[in-house]
Amino acid sequence: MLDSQPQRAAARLLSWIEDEDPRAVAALQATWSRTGNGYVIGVTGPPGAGKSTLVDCLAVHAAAQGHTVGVLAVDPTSPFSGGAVLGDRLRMNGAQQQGVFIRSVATRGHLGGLTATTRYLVNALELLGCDLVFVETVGAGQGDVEVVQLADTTVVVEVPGLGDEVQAQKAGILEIGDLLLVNKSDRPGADRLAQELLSAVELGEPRDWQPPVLQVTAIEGTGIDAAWDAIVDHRAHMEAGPLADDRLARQMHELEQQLQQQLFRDRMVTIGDKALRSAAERVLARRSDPFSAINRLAN
Ligand SMILES: Nc1nc2c(ncn2[C@@H]2O[C@H](COP(=O)(O)OP(=O)(O)O)[C@@H](O)[C@H]2O)c(=O)[nH]1
Ligand SMILES: [Mg+2]
Repeated sequence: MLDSQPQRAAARLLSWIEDEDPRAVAALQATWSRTGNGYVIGVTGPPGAGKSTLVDCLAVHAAAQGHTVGVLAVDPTSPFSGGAVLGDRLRMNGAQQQGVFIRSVATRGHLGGLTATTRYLVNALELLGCDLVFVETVGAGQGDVEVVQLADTTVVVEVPGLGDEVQAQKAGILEIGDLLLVNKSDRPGADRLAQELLSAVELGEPRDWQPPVLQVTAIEGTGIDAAWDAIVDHRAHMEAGPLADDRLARQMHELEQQLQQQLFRDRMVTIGDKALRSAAERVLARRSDPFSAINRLAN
């Protein structure tokens, strides 16, 4: 059990990161050496697939196995805190009662994008004592890529009844999913969807990890044991080899993204609004083409 002072400091850090308070940076710098001990499980899939319900089950299950669990619910499609946040909180009742730490991420990501902000929230949860952090994101193209950026294990949740959309998403799903879960298996079409996903996995390039396809019914808690076991298996696979390289590649990518943002911001300050405006006027008046204008501004 952590004593209460570091716990209070970590809770304050969570709020600073969420509020984009500049004090977050110094606090992260001061605590950096004590972070990095958490294993991150990304859970992605279409809105309404039952991700929150499922994460709730998995978090309670993991807590019962002795893990200290954090949950971050990221929803880039909902800029308003109220509704989505409250919805997630209500649906995650089970986990909250078991002492699982749950936060909804409702920020624009000024610390270097949504991915970076979420990463730092993971670090703050680690300071709270979490050794396992679930990150729930809406799988909407870009979001899929972002969750992989954070996750050591990525769970993709699908549901029957979405028709062609799933077909279209399949290639992407298979690329990012370490575990494919067909939720709402109480509904018709779940068996068929699971079969389709399985054949798609089997038809794909052979890999050192073939993502298992499992059926679950989160609302009833059915299939959660098997889903958890599959996560544990994938973690063991990662820790036996690929995890270190994987994390290094992701850290490089993260630094590159943040560096890009910082260099861009700094450059824009140097250029200033006046130069931008006069360049736009010259381009509009055909006294300069946009390519030359950009070259002049950039150098
Ligand atoms: N029939 C059925 N409904 C479910 C199941 N899991 C979740 N739901 C419902 O689906 C809706 C969306 O769930 P939610 O967890 O918020 O989905 P999210 O948007 O992916 O996080 C809620 O009304 C849940 O009660 C399931 O296994 N079967
Ligand atoms: Mg949700």
